[in-house]
Amino acid sequence: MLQTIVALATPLGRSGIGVVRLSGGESLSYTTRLCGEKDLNLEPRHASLKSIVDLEKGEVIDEAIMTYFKAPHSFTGEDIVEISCHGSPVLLRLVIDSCLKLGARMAEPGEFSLRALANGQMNLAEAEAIRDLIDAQTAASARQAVRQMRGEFSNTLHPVKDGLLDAIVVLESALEFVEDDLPEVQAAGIRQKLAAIADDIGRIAATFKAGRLIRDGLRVTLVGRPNVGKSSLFNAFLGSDRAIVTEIPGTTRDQIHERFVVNDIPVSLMDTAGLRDTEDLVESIGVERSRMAMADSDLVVVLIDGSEELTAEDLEILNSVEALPHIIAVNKIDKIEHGKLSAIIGSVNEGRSAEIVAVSAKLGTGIESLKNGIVTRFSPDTAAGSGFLVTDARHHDLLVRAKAEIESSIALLDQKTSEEIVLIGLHNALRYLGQITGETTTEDMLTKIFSTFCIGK
Ligand SMILES: Nc1nc2c(ncn2[C@@H]2O[C@H](COP(=O)(O)OP(=O)(O)OP(=O)(O)O)[C@@H](O)[C@H]2O)c(=O)[nH]1
Ligand SMILES: [Mg+2]
Repeated sequence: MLQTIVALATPLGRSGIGVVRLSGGESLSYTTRLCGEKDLNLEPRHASLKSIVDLEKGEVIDEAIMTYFKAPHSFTGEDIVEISCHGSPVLLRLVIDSCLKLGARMAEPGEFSLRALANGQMNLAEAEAIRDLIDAQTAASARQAVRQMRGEFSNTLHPVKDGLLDAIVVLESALEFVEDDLPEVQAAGIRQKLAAIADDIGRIAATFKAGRLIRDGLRVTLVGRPNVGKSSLFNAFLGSDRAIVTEIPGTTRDQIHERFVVNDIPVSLMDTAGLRDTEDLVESIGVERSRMAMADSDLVVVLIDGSEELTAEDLEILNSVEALPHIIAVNKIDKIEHGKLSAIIGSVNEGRSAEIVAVSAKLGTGIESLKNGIVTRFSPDTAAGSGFLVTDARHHDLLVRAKAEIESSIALLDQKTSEEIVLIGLHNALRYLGQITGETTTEDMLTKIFSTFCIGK
């Protein structure tokens, strides 16, 4: 029997209630002793008010609601007791320490979910969905996670895996029973079937583009020479005075980032030090970091001061982002004389293909269209909340690998290679698909995946 584990299931800090969760064969007996009783008479799935005592002094330290989930009808499939104490960090620490003294062990991150998986309460993709739901930054991302948690991904994969298995069975039996090669007709049938499966997998994998966007969002970096208004624009995006703005060039040195959501897509926006050659040591470190941030982001917004002539520095920056996905924002249009804007945009546009948006960070003009410009180029079909989306890079990678294996098997089949060789790729593909739901996942991989979970889940 596995050791009983304990963890705080609610966030650390003062709160109305804090939940300590025990899972394992000793959960009930530890809870009973925690209350200083011989028998607690906890009825499964019923909430009961009990007193918790200090193990040494015997005095009551809190009144708490205990809920007992009897194995196998619990989240982990083991006996679980959830103790809802008052949310005092000191008290919760005391209760957890008492559980440890009684013989429980602190749970590792994701260990409750790992046990649920081991006991067949859910598959891997469903367990990962719980993590994603907890981590979701937007309602859209939470919606996708719930769908996955409820088995939608596994159900989508089911027919694909079944089809693949059918093809494998036919080829395997050809190996066993037929002396000669597979008859021509049958080979053609299998080929067609495999091609359809590869297409299906490709279609599922292709939803990752939108799925990733919904879950992880975009990293957007504001760059430009000093004083063009990057920090002002950053603040305008957020609707608060987050970054320091002054008329002195070289104000921003550290990178600052904040998140906001546009059309269900989380955007992590970074303000950077203005790019220029500088003697100032601190500023030059900032400039170096700005360059690195640019390379790391999904989109760069290059800011130009529309009220001034383009400088050599502006041109250098524009040239340096040419190979990166970028948008050009012409700022300070409130200072531009009426009728001159199009000429200015024309000069920025010369020889470039990037989208240009005119804004005034000061007045808030054009901010909405810039926000939309940032996300729409990445999201042709994300608004479609209807379809199931692959959101996890691990799943996407496995789908792509499965598809590639099937395609190479098809190529081998076309070359009339022996079934034995064709089968290798198909078995690999099946294994990759199995790794998504955890049927064919190794212990090491599980440890790695579950380490991304939070403690108490
Ligand atoms: N008129 C006008 N002034 C602006 C606008 N945006 C910024 N400014 C002014 O431009 C100056 C520089 O603004 P910042 O936002 O600090 O510029 P920055 O690009 O972050 O500068 P560094 O951090 O030094 O690189 C400040 O005096 C702002 O008030 C705008 O849209 N219109
Ligand atoms: Mg700044």
